[in-house]
Amino acid sequence: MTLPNVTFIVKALPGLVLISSFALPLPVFAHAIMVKSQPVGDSTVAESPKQIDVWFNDKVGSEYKALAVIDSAGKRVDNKDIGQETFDQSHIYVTVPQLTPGTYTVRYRVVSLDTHIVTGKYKFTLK
Ligand SMILES: [Cu+2]
Repeated sequence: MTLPNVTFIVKALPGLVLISSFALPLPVFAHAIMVKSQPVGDSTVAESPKQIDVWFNDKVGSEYKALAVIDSAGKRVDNKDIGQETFDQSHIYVTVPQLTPGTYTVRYRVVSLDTHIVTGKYKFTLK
């Protein structure tokens, strides 16, 4: 091995160690995290959405998934027809009837690949 290559490896070593120390605690299957939604969390929309979509950073279990849309009075308003996209199992959705103006809370519960249950919620407003 020539000297410049050795120098490069030595310089790169701290970075490699850093990457390794971050990588080690990660399980093979990670905890799912919500990464995107439609409507977007905390957004205000002008038209009633037909469907609420939530995406996670990894696919989630097909069983025990839940997605609910709750109005400001605490009443559940979605059609209770939760679905999961076949070719992108990180994506779950539920349809909603025509919504009246107001603020809605979307609640989700899914099982990650690491078997942990992940719950969360966000709001959107229909003006
Ligand atoms: Cu986890």
